[in-house]
Amino acid sequence: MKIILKSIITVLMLISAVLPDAFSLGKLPQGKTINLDEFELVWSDEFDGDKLDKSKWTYNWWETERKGGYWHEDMVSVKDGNLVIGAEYKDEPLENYHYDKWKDQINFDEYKAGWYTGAISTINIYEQKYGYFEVRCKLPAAYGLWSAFWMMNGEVENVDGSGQDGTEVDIFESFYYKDHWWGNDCVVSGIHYDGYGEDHKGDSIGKTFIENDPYTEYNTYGLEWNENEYIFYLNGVETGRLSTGGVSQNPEYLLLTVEFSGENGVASGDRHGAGDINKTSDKNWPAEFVVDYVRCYQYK
Ligand SMILES: [Ca+2]
Ligand SMILES: [Ca+2]
Repeated sequence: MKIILKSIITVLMLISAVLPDAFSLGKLPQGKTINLDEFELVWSDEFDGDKLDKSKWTYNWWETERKGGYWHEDMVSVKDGNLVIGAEYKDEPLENYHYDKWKDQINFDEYKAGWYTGAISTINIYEQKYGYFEVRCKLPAAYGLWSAFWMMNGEVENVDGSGQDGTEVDIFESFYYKDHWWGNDCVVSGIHYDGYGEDHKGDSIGKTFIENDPYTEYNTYGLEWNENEYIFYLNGVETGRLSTGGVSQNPEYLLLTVEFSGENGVASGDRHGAGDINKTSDKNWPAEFVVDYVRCYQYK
């Protein structure tokens, strides 16, 4: 039955290629295949230990409340060769502490009952300019969830009409687990620069459809970055290219995050189509973002 459904979806996708984006099912990867012989591995985490390697990552890097929930380091674990970022509702708030990266200190802001998940980054620990960056993972399956593998630089907010000083590069973002059948099993990739206010600029390659169920099977999401363009990959095959605004010429750090739809720690409604978390059935909780590895390569 699943094979029949996938076949039907594939046919619909071919039709959808000529329809407006709102009805798009997402395009299949089509383009070059990454050739790792052109690269050398320069940084990686296989998540083989029993806790997060603090020489490579930091927790909760900017805030406690994040969109419709809370980021808390207790939601992040390493087990069975994977990083696991859990996501679930907690009636009892978790312990009140978090690392404030702006002040470089531990804060004790109040946590409340609500939706809890986590985020890690390599900020102030590892940055890289150009190369190939890949994550192998299974996405958290629930309405209202937004998982992502992305890159940032301290100059992203610098408004100069260019992305060359620093660009948010979203290697993948998942927010299509919802009851809209045309969006399920898709991710998006894109860029943002010149801050997030009125000068914000960005571009996207749009939706990519994933043939292997992204919620139960591992897939790889990659980014090749050189001085001319960003090339996005799914399972080693190109999904699209961007160079709008000029690509970042500065080193960038990595992030793995999960967020809930909503604002100020209160889950509500929808966010860019992520779905209403209140519609999530019990069977999906706790949801987990399961990451087998992150690998960074540099051009030989
Ligand atoms: Ca800029
Ligand atoms: Ca692993």
